[in-house]
Amino acid sequence: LFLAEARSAEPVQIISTPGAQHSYKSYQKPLKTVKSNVPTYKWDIVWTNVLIFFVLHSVSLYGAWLMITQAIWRTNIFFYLYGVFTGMGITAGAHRLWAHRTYRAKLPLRILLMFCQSGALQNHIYEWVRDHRVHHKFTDTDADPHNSRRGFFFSHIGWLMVKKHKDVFIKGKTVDLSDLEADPVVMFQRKYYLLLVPIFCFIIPVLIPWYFWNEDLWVSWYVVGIARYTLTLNFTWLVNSAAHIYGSKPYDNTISPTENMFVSWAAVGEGWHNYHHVFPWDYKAAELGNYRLNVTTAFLDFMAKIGWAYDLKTVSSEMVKKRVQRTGDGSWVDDSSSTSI
Ligand code: ST9
Ligand code: ZN
Ligand code: ZN
Repeated sequence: LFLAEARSAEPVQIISTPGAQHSYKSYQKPLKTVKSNVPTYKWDIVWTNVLIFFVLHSVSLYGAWLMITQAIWRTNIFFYLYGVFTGMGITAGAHRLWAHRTYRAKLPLRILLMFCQSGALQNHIYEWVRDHRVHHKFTDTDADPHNSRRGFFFSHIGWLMVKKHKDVFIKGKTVDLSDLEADPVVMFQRKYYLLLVPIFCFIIPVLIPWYFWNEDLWVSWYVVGIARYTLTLNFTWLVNSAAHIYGSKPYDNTISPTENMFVSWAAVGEGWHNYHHVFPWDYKAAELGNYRLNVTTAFLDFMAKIGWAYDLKTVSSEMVKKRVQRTGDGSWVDDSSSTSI
């Protein structure tokens, strides 16, 4: 009896043995099985964020309905174009320029990308890059802000609804951000972020359809303001969730990031994530320069043509092949001779 009481005080700690006989009353409830090698996490939920994301997604469904039933066709095209515009701020800007330094950009391009990135409302560049560098340095550990070992939901959106794991703060301190501190464009945006966000994420995109083709202001707000923002958020988050779970691993079979064609389409070229984690300094974030599934590369090649982007870094095909042979999963095909369109 004593043993039974002592055990029932902490039932989740007990590892049940298959076939074990538990005759006493307190054991009639099924026992939880806790595997010692799977860490359990305390979800310190930030309810304000949960509420904001819930409202945002609900209202976006209404925006999608308006898109189908009421919006002028020009508004729907603009929805797509503005999504790509803010997407460039994340992919060409926060990701390939500021997080990984895959190329160098002249001042006008840095300013343009900073405006685009403000319109994406995904935290200011400094914070975005800090989390992303920590993600690369400590991928799939507790120090990774969106550790994909904690499942699809956590790596997709859940990580933005809870307090961060203490390892993110501790190990995150080892990541150097001095280059960002030396960039006046990044520091300006950090200082005026709360002013830049409403202008580029809501005011400009909502007013353009209203002013230029007389779209109803409310339709514009729900479609180009809210629904466009929510869709680009989810497309971005797919890189952390889907492209860490589903897909092939031609370059390194030992890591979670994958090559995912759907994510590449949705995230304007950022779904070639197995390659990206192996060669993060490549400005294409992919082995090949396929423009259809990598609009960001097309944009950067154009910027290089007009001289606003320079010192674009890439990886030699010999180096890629060697890595494929050493750690790939066997799914790599040599189509380097195919055209880039
Ligand atoms: C959003 C971001 O959506 C999305 C990023 C996705 C990245 C994807 C990457 C994939 C590649 C590119 C793909 C592009 C595709 C684009 C397609 C487009 C079509 N290191 O954070 P706090 C310290 S945001 C070092 O508040 P809490 C630091 O001292 C959406 N230190 O932690 C910090 O203070 P400060 C909109 C770190 O309290 C302090 O800790 N935004 C690090 O646990 C506190 O930090 C939101 O929803 C680190 N990594 O809160 C807001 N991190 O900042 C969401 C922190 O002063 N965020 N420290 O220096 C929050 O509400 C909170 O951050 C929290 C955690 C509740 C999540
Ligand atoms: Zn990256
Ligand atoms: Zn990743």
